[in-house]
Amino acid sequence: MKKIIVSLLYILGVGPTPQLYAQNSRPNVIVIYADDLGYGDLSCYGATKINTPHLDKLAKNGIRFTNGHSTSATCTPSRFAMMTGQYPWRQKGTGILPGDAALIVPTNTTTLPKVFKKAGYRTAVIGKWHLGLGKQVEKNWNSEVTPGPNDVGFDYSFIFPATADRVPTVFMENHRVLALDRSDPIRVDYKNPVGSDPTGKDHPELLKLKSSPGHGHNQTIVNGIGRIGYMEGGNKARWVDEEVSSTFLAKARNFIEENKMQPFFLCYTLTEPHVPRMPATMFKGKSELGLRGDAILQLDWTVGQIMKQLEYLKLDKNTMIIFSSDNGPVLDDGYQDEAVAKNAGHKPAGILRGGKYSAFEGGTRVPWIVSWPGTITPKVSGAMICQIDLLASFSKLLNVKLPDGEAPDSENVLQAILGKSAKGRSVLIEQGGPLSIIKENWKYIEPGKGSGYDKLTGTETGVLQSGQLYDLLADPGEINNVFEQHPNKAEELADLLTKIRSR
Ligand code: NG6
Ligand code: CA
Repeated sequence: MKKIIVSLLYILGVGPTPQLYAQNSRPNVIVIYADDLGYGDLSCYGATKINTPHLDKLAKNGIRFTNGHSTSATCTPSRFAMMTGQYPWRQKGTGILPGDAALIVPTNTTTLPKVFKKAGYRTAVIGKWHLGLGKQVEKNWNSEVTPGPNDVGFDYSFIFPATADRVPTVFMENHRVLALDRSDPIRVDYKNPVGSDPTGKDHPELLKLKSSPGHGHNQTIVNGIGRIGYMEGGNKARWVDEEVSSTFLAKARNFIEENKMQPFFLCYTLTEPHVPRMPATMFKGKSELGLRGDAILQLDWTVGQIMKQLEYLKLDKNTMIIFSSDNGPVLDDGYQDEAVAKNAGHKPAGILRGGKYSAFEGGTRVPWIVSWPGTITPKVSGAMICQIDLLASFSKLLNVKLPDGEAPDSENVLQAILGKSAKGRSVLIEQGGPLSIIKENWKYIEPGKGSGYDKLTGTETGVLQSGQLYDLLADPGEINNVFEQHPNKAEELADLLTKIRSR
């Protein structure tokens, strides 16, 4: 009743605005989650070859974290951790998922969106999903594909299933493929070719963006780009890469508009600057860094559009924006898009070593910005926080009790997120091939298998056959392995890692 009266008064222009209506203890929350954006990719994090004014503004008026993390150096595990509050390596099958994988988030445990739901929020995920769909790999894409995002806490979902370089290249709204023509059903296969669409392997002359040799990305061609996986049918439903970002933006804006009179939680999971980098035409050639830079400009502009909308709706003071990335940066991740050739001295991981796939900090320490104008005092914070902590922290803010044993690795770091404490976690485990553990200024990387350098992507993997120890305060770039000099510290951290792992 109260809501109806407030809405009426608002429409008549005489009542409280939405921002006054909503209480400060229950802000709207928008998590804007970039894909493969590195610690050094934004001008507010030191980039000089690219200018990101909107994110810089967000950071300037909010908290810019210098020690903010994802749990993992790739997408699926980081997202799994953010959703469940559980370290992904505790559950099998949480590595990078194919586009036809089954849902890996349990439907019977507390998730981040469920925390908001319990507190009475409307929840949505809009953007890249990559946590699997349905009960099994074999599925019918032509009817409702369930379970999915709507079964793990989201009232509304508008997603693409996996990554932009994986089939099926379709949008799904509330578990159904958008614009599906029943007479042209979709089939997807990751093992064997289906249908008669040309592949990148057999028809490289049809590609507008060439695949890098050795990576794959040479199966079904969609929109002139070779993808991972085979797909047939659904021709009208297939998106073109250039419209993906603006489509997600339109859906995000709709969701915000529709829910302006009630608390909402939006998980806005962007695809930039993940491959294939094929931004809208108006961004092509806009940066000096080739298509990867152009995609970052598109991402920045998109964030600016959301900020503008919140201001226009007078929701800005009652909306918390959390901006971060699922893992660190990579230049060549499968397409010859000139990311390497045009990099021009840009350091995507900034002062950090390594990037996507790496056990070094570049893999998992990422941009992390929190904005809540009027409530949060702008600052730069060195508190160690991780996306896995959102679940416990928002449970605290919203007074939602977590059942025993759920979200076991999520810590309440609310005071750090709000900028009221300079201390976040004291211990964090990172996953980038081998596991690493950070305790205060020390980081221990466990011994790993394989090479220290991945030729395909040009990544320093951070893998060594013996343990490594770094003093992150003195040496954030992890140049000096001091394992030999501090054997006791190394042993202490190795033991702690074993203990937490077996918990
Ligand atoms: C890798 C792909 C890469 C990218 C990544 C997922 C190859 C050789 N490389 O396996 O192109 O799709 O998976 O990225 O297939 S993530 O950000 O979603 O984790
Ligand atoms: Ca990613």
